[in-house]
Order: sequence, then structure tokens, then C-alpha cells
Amino acid sequence: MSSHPVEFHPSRSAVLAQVAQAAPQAWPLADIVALFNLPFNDLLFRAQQVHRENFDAQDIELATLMSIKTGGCPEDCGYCPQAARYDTGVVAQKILPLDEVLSAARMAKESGATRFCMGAAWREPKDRDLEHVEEMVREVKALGLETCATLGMLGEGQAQRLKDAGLDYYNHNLDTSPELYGDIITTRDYENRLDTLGRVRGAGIKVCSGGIIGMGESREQRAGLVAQLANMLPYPESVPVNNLVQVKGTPLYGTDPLDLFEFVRTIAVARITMPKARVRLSAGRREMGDAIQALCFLAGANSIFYGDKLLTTGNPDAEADRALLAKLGMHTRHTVSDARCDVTN
Ligand code: SAM
Ligand code: DTB
Ligand code: SF4
Repeated sequence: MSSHPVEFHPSRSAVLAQVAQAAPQAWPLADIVALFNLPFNDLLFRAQQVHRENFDAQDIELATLMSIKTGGCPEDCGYCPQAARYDTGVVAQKILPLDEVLSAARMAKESGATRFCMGAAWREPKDRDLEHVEEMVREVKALGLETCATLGMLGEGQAQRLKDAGLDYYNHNLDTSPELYGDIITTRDYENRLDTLGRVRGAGIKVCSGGIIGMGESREQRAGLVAQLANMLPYPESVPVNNLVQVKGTPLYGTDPLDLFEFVRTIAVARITMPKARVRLSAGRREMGDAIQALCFLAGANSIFYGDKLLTTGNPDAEADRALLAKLGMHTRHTVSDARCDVTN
């Protein structure tokens, strides 16, 4: 037993913050802001160079997303149609039965997806809920798909249970810069997010973490989000960049839409600062059109959500995506292993 009284033990996040202060940052904020400020063509050229040094430039990962538990969430995330407190028309549902999830996973695999992401509108999973998710992970993995889950905050031991079930990735977004976080979400804080990411890492699950842009943040705040991600040791293996999908009834509905060149810049900066990560062109593709998506691929995005629905909002049809990728000469992986995706920074 420890000889120290419990209250003298610094929290995991306090220790991580001290380590972060002591260690030189891989990417000081000013350097990230300077990348954002480059002329557009210079920024894209640099991003494409970094991309080609680390990936096959034509390779794209297709991940299918499924909402395994929709709506009724107690949190107050200002962007989210699934928060119970906003009147968005999303109908709350219980966790889906295993067979429904498995038939969707089989269909996803048949249409070319290599990764299956299961999302739940929870603040955190109860241990009983986790048993269902563990079963889903085991069975989806047995189909030969990579598995990813996003279930909210994880408590002690929960990440390990998911790892033991065969979970490859856990998605848990930082969503925005630390300065803006409290304006968007009040029911939890940044430290809670970092603590869960620490547990995921500690259990040996690959980290999928990114955020949403277009929430009224400044360019410096976008750089602040990238700085948080890029300075993690190691940085996430997978970085979703979502453009806010504005849903009527949420507090962020009506926010001035982001200039989409700024979205492309954010992808490019993520690629340069996290060279081996899968940078995921995530929510908001339906509103982008083919040309902006092609620029995102040029900027280094190499993963998309594939299938006509995200969690509760729309996504381009699979057929439209196949046509776009064919037009651009891009191809998908048909194996689940990709050694170069492993982050060893
Ligand atoms: N409840 C869990 C959580 O918050 O971590 C998991 C599900 S939550 C819906 C997963 C992510 O979806 C959020 O972190 C956020 O980045 C993204 N998201 C939610 N609503 C969005 C919207 N309207 N536009 C873009 N991204 C959104
Ligand atoms: C992520 O970063 N984006 C996805 C996935 N991770 C779970 C979710 C996007 C949700 C968009 C709003 C909706 O469809 O409800
Ligand atoms: Fe709940 Fe996640 Fe939506 Fe926030 S983002 S309201 S935690 S489902």
C-alpha cells in the first residue's frame, strides 16, 4: 500500500500537464498559426509533400458509421442534434440489437468499407451497456473489419474491456481549442476529454481524436485545436476533421458558415503536423461538393465516412462517393493492416 495519503496523488491529467510543460512541444502554436497563414498553394504543396512521404497518395480509407444508440443524451454540446435538451426532431432510441449491427457491418464490408465505427449518444457508458458493445466489437471484428467505437467518457477499466474485446480505435474528439470549449459545452471539461484519451492510450487502443470547425472559432483557435492534437505524445493515429453540420434546434444553428478554403487549410495543417495519421474528412461533406473534397484529398485527407448516413444527419450516397473516387483515380485498401498507419512519433 502507498505510504502517501490519497489526496497527495496528483491526477493523471495533472501529471500529463507537468510532463507537457517540461518537454519541448513538437509544434508550438505560433508555428501552426504560421502554417495556416501560408499562401494557399504553398500550404497545399507542403501538405502534399508530407502526404506522399508517408502514404500512397491515391489510397483512401472507407469507414462506415453506425449509430448504435441514438439521442436522449444528457450532455449540452452546442452542435449536437442528439442532446436531449434541444428540440431537433431526433427520436431517442435504446441500444440496437446485435443482429441489426452485424447486418449493417456485413453490408458495409460488402460495399468496400474496411472500418466500422459504432457511435452512442452517451455521456459515458454504464458497465451494463459496455457488455453489449463488447459483444458487437467481437462480432464485427470477426467479420474482418477494423473496429472503432465512440461512446463518451470511459471510466477506469472500461478501455481495457474494449481492448480485450478487440477494439482497434476509440474515437473521442477534443472538438475545439481549450479556450473555446466552455462556450460550446458546459457539462464536462477539456480535462475530462484528456483523461479518457489517456485511458484509451493506456489500454493500447489506437486513438481517433479530432474536432469540429465552423463553430464560430477564430483561425488561431483552429490552430489551438491542432496544437492540442499534434503535441500529444504520441499524436492520434486517426484525426477526424468535421465541418459543423448545422442542425435546427441546436444552439450553433445559424452560425456564420466557414469559408470552405479554411476547411481545406485545416486539413493541410493537420496533415503536416501529424504526418502519419489518417486525416479523416468527416462530417459536412454533403455541403462541400466534389471540388472542395478533391482539394481536401490534395491537402492530405485519406479517410472518409462511407454510407448515406453519419449518426443522425446525411452523408453523400455511396454511389456518388464511388464515382468521385473513380474520377480522381483513388482506391481503397482491401486489407485491414496498414503498417504505415502506426504512429511512432
Ligand atoms: N457521445 C460521444 C461523444 O460525445 O464523444 C460520442 C458520439 S458524438 C456524436 C461524436 C462526435 O460527433 C462529436 O465529438 C463531434 O465531434 C461530432 N459531431 C456531433 N454533432 C456534430 C455536428 N452537428 N457536426 C459535426 N460534427 C458533429
Ligand atoms: C467524428 O468525428 N465524426 C463522426 C464520428 N466521429 C462519430 C460523427 C459526425 C456526426 C455528425 C452529426 C450527426 O450525424 O449526428
Ligand atoms: Fe451527447 Fe456526444 Fe452529442 Fe455531446 S456530442 S450531446 S456527448 S452524443
